[in-house]
Amino acid sequence: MAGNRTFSMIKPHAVADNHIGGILKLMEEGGFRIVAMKKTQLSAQQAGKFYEVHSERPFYGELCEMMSAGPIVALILEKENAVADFRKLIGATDPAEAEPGTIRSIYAKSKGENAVHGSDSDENAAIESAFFFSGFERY
Ligand code: DAT
Ligand code: MG
Repeated sequence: MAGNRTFSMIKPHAVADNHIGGILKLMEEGGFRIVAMKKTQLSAQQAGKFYEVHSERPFYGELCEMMSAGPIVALILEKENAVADFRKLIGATDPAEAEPGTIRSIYAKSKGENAVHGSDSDENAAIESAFFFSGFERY
């Protein structure tokens, strides 16, 4: 059975460009309830840990640098079928392929600076949520 929570991050370029409010609005209008939220900044080492599964990919160094370049907003979001529905709301990794109206189609600048992260499975949603939030920070 699909779980009802997913993890998201608003990436540094979108935070720097004052798009936190616009992106949260699309999340809420998309039917997601904010369970947990914090603004923080990752070190390059923490970004490397978060994206460890991509460590063999050619863009890994660039990805860790970009994700630690400024503050991010970390979120746990709740909705039925959260992981799949949120991936639909954010759109494809490459904004050129993202469906119109999706968060990435509106706010992404490139494949790397693509505005938001969204978990790709219930298991990763749980792992990624625990990376940022304790049990006492989820309401
Ligand atoms: P997604 O974020 O859609 O799950 P992913 O898991 O394949 O995509 O990759 C993680 C992040 O790595 C992605 O959001 C941005 C970056 N990335 C992926 N492919 C890239 C590429 N070809 N060039 C630069 N950055 C890339
Ligand atoms: Mg991914």
